[in-house]
Amino acid sequence: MSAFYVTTPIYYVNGEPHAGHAYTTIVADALARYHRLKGNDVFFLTGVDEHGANIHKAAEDAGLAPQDYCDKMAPIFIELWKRLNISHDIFMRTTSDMHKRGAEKFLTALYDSGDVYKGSYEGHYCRPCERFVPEKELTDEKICPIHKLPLEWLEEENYFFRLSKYQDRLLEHFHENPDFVYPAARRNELLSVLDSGLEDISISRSSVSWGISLPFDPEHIVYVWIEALMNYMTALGYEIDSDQYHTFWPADVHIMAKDITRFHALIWPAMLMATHLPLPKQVVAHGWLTKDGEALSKTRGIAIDMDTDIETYGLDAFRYYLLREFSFGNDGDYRPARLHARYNADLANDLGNLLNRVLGLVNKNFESIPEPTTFGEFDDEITAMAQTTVAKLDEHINSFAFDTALETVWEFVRRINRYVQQTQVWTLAKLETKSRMGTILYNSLEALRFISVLISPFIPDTAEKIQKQIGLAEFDAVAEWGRLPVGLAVGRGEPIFPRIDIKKQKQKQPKESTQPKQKEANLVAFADFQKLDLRVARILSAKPIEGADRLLKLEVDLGTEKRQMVAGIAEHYKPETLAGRQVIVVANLEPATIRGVESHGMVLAGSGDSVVLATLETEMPLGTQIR
Ligand code: ME8
Repeated sequence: MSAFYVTTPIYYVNGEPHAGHAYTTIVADALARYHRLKGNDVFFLTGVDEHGANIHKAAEDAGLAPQDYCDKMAPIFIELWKRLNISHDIFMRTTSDMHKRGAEKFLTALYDSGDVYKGSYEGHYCRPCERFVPEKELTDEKICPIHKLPLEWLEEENYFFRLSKYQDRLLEHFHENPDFVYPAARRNELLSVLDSGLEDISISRSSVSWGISLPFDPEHIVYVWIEALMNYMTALGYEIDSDQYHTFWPADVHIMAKDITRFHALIWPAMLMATHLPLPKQVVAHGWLTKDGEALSKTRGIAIDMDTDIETYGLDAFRYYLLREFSFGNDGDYRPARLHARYNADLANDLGNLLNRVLGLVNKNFESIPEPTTFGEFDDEITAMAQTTVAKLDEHINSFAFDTALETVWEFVRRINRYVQQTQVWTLAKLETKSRMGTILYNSLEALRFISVLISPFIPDTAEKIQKQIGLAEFDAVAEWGRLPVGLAVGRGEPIFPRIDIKKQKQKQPKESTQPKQKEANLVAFADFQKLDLRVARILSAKPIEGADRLLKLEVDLGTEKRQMVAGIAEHYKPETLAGRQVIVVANLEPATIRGVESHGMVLAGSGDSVVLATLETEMPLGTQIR
């Protein structure tokens, strides 16, 4: 048994949690549950970030003292995690005594390292980020690159951390540990930050009063980001040097979205280097969850109505959709129509119907789970596939490919459906074939038990429901073939994913998704068309690819991120004419390596005798969806 420590960011309490927070926390939950299933000793942290000027302001706006405001907000997060079946081991609050004392101990160690000095600071400050925006990120308009809000000019006496001193050691760490930051796009981003040079950072604020005082100069409050990062250690009892701290630190994986990797993969490790403490093993970032292609925004009213979807489809369908539909490192657009489609196809049809069908046949033909005695065609293939599914699942989870992990399990689900079909098991009730029928049904039920184990980290309630219906009194979490006892009285086969009321659905679904599917060849169902994520993008640069006369390597800006794409347009466009052009791209095409060059998406073009890039009649904001 090995220790496994996984964390989410601690979320700011100046707003209520939304689907973006839910996504990160569900991902971390699936990972924590998966490691528990493997028998590891897991510690799973989530929590809230309660200090700083923004929280202070939110408390003032709400007419409450900061602590009272935090005491009101924290339970809203706790309540949501309960509703989403999150299995955290600690809900961390930065206003807790344990955190305060731990943070003071860490700050003292940081000060003693000699890498903290006093200086004055002036610069353009973003309040929502609570940071000075470095010169190189500044635009002429002086707006925050993240929040798009005007920056304030601020002058302060601050304490600084000598981050610049750790540049070389960080670079070395990145090179020696290629998986330290995952996925590669984020790693490369940070490597280029490192290449361009790190500046020392201010770690205190004298203009802020809601926070933890610096133990070496109580006039100053520690910068909220520096304080927040320490929570990952203070939560374990760093302050008292506890056994728990020694068991779980360093963390195995810090999970977050791509907005805060710099803090986690540059500043946090440098702080740990200064204090001679071990670094987290991995910093892993997923993309943005968007709504109609746009960033979620309270002020602009762009939100995902997860409550309605959970109410309509159930929690597990929501969890399944998030984990199955989105490719982990990339942005993903939340679409209720896709949740509906996944519910019907994967959950109700593939899995739910299989369980019902098999239980129905057992109930009709046997008193209880029959003994497998007569082996035949396909049996060995099924048992072998069960084991390979376990191995493949492990591989995918270890690379955070939750979508492929679930697809792997569903390949097995569909194989069992085929097994039932191929063996025509319902025709074997005659005396001479009944023992074969019993064996096939036993195998199908054992496969369902096996599947329930594999899906339990992702959709735990469903996993339990399946085992209950099979007749198991207690959840059997072992993925070894043949553990299903003979003689259990199986359930009657209540549908685990009942049909969703169509009338109710019609009000909620866009009309198209309830249209009957086109059967003719060459026609594509609307739902399939919707799978394509077509977006407006801008070419930033274009370069030839050595040894590939027809190809160009493009750097493309999708508004929320930059991507590299390979396009077969070199014979028709000179590279130097392409920068600045708006194009239409397929954003969710599986990444591919073309002539040794990675391509993350595809640029669309009319392709006949000549090749002409597809564009819109007039320019539109980058990232706009094409439908
Ligand atoms: O940054 N899509 O807190 P925060 C996906 N307190 N994930 C999203 C998202 C979206 N649209 N919106 C938010 C902070 N998230 C600091 C962290 S940690 C020491 C301190 C998730 O409330 C995602 O995990 O702004 C992102 O990194 C995090 O919420 C930011 O949460």
